[in-house]
Amino acid sequence: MALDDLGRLAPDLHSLGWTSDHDSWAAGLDGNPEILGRVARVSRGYSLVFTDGDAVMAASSSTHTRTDLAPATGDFVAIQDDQDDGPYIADISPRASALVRRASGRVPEPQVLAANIDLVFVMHGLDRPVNLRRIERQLVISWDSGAQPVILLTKSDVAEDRDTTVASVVDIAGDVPVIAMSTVTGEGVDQMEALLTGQTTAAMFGLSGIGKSTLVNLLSGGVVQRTGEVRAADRRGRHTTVTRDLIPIPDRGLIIDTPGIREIGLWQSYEGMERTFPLIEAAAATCRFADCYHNEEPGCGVRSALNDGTIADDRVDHWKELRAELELQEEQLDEFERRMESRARADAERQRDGERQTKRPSNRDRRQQDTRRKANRRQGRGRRKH
Ligand SMILES: Nc1nc2c(ncn2[C@@H]2O[C@H](COP(=O)(O)OP(=O)(O)OP(=O)(O)O)[C@@H](O)[C@H]2O)c(=O)[nH]1
Ligand SMILES: [Mg+2]
Ligand SMILES: [Zn+2]
Repeated sequence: MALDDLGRLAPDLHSLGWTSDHDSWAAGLDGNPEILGRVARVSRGYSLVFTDGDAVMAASSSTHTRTDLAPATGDFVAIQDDQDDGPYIADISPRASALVRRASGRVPEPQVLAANIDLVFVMHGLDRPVNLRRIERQLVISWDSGAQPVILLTKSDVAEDRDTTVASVVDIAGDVPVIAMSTVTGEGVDQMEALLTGQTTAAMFGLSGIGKSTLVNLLSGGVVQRTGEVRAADRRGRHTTVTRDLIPIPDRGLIIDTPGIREIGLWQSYEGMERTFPLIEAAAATCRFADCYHNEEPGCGVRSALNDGTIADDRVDHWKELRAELELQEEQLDEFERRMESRARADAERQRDGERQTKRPSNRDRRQQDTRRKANRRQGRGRRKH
């Protein structure tokens, strides 16, 4: 089957990033998976899956799929063919990495932007003022994904004050590479391309209109993604890309092009905060009080690092803001789980023949439950967040 308008053939499993680990996973599945592949795009109820040299639309339904996960672009999957309903995703391989943000809305829920990635391109357009706080947020999420972040500063051909801007980004980037590039002049393209080798999968992560899809087209050597103008007045993009698409780049691995993202809510960060703010985290670890607010408390490591000039004010302010956001989310999650549990309890009680249980849980019971819940959630860390 031709994969795109260029008439190129669909890649084989190996070129899709399939490894011997996935073979072992597939060998251990119940039943005999009929088709193996990688999710290239998720639509409502269906996913486009690249298979060995072909592509198939497979249903992803909660009744059929033998996992709690919903498929995300980049997932490795096993497909079964149902006599009546056609192909469906029966199993999803555990994710080696995943780029996850907090879904918008009040209920604390994760949203997977891309799965099984090696690199995250944290992208920002030099045609507008740089927002360092935004880049920090992106870095936290990228580090937490388990993949390596790389900062791409696009549209260097139209940058104002380019050197100052690039230097300010390098300043907060730590060890993360920063590449200034342009699809117009070609600056930085080789450097970026050199990061994509063989089976590498990279996810693009940035605002609308910064040239993500234009870059994909340049690397593909043809038009595979639609691109759109930005509004002249405020440089805003028009959300041209609306799905998260896995795109094979011949001989260079795969790129996941994503719709521009404005809101970047953190989702349960563990490593990400430490990797993004190493000096601040190290200073905070020396505070006399474990629950130090880093304001006027005696023996505060953060204040003393600020006084030394080892860390910067604006970064500390943002770090505090992100820490507070994560803490609030923990509380919301606790509250949410408590509510779910009490609802489940109420349902169970109602089912018992009219006989209502009157004993309410004591505060001690509740505290024990909280501790257990937190311990469970921490165990989720090692597994990578889905
Ligand atoms: N000057 C300049 N313009 C560029 C460059 N790269 C892309 N553009 C233009 O920027 C506009 C937006 O490009 P897209 O590739 O559609 O941006 P996107 O990030 O994919 O946007 P969404 O799909 O909406 O998230 C188009 O008009 C491109 O021609 C560049 O390096 N320099
Ligand atoms: Mg796009
Ligand atoms: Zn402190």
